[in-house]
Amino acid sequence: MNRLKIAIQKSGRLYDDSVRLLKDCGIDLKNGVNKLKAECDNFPMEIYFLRDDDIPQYVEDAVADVGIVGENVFYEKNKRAEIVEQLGFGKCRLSVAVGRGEHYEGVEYLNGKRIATTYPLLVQRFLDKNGVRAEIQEISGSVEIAPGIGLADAIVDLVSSGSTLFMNGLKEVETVLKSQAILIRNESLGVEQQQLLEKFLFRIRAVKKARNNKYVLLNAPNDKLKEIIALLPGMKSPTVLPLAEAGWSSVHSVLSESDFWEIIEKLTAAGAQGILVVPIEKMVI
Ligand code: PRT
Ligand code: ZN
Repeated sequence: MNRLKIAIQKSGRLYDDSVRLLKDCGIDLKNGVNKLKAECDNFPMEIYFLRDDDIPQYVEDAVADVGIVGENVFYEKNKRAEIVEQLGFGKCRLSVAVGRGEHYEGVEYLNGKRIATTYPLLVQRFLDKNGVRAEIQEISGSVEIAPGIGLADAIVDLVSSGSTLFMNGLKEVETVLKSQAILIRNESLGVEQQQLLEKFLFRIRAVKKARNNKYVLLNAPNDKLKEIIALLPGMKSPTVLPLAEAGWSSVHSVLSESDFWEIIEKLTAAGAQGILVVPIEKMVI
């Protein structure tokens, strides 16, 4: 039987979320002893565990049909593969940072400076776009210590909370790229692989939608029902059921994570009571 071959990170920041995504898609992987490769019982998929840096190449070469990798790695490696979907985890940004005491007023600051990074291609593009000439020092790790040991005047590195920069006396001054994990595919998949990918993607989208939404149940006095229903976005007709207590109804609806708290506040102000918020496991629309 044909199987969709997927490459995911072997260990590291994307591993847990990648495996969780597969599990949430109903794909149970049997972990091999040496964890180079795993198969699944309930979906025609084969999983390869690799270093993230190698994933774009494996997908270009069709060793894997698809892969999960950070946008930062994908763009830096510059391999031939197509982005299929943003996956909503592994969020970070590739940023320029300089010493906290530096007087930084704009990219011109970087003219003639030495910039340490593990992302030479993305940095060069950023410099070119901004008309800046600087020297790129490619190093393979611990970029954040480069200014402190006199190896560079600035760095370009990944940042999420910013605490690594802070602890090394640096400040973030420019964003080169915003990044998250993406699903990439080989550019010329066969018909069967394409069909398997569609099936997988259908599940990924249902999982993503569910993660971005909450199911909300609340009690509303009937005289406030109209006002409360109007606050529930995107739902043409939420479920409204009469409560045993006369004059009250139960309203069920779905709220998106992004404007969730704001709407909950408005619902409370409008007279909603007993608000229950429940996670959604899958959402197929
Ligand atoms: O072994 P392998 O090559 O597979 O892994 P790796 O060591 O190259 O990568 P890994 O596991 O560190 O990261 C994998 C991917 O996770 C990256 O390519 C990004 O797409 C994504 N990601 C998300 C991050 C971060 N957030 C992040 N914070 N990758 C690295 N970091 C670093 C950051 O540079 C800093 O040094 O984590 C440190 C902590 O960050 P702060 O800002 O929270 O202090
Ligand atoms: Zn790596």
